[in-house]
Amino acid sequence: MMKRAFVALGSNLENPKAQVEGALLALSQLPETRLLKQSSLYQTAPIDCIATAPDFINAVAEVETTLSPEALLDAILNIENIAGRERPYINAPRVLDCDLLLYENVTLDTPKLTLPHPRMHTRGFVLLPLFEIAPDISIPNHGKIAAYMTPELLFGIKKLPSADNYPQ
Ligand code: PH2
Ligand code: MG
Ligand code: MG
Repeated sequence: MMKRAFVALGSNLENPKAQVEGALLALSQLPETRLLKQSSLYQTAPIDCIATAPDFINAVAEVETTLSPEALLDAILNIENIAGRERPYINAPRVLDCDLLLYENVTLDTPKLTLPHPRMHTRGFVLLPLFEIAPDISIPNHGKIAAYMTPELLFGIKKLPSADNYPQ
């Protein structure tokens, strides 16, 4: 059975736009998985990062997959590793971060994976691209995404002009 999942992508090192575009391509090539939708690319101010952290490019993708949540997580972490992800300290600048946001309406809290992603409803750089491709989505334990789209959260987020975005 195909399951629907949402993945957040972010980069603020080594040509972030190319990193996120490469991650979207890699997602589209995962086994047992189809890329259904991709948001526009957004340039976003860093949140909870060191003061000198560069801006991010962020996007959200919707996939359908027969992979389990854990297998999908492994697959997207593998995409990070292939991009050269290193983890010198928490929220360090990164070539690529791939976060599993939602998997159907699954709620899960294990050492490996928490669903829904525990901070997704507090982060404009996740909510705005997610809202673009899934405006009616509900976040398990939280409810409709629209309720979280406050102006304060959306501050510092710019959609890249369409010429800089892949054709949808
Ligand atoms: N990711 C973080 C911490 N802060 N800020 C922005 N703008 N974009 C991100 O993707 C991001 C962040 C931890 O993963
Ligand atoms: Mg993250
Ligand atoms: Mg991550």
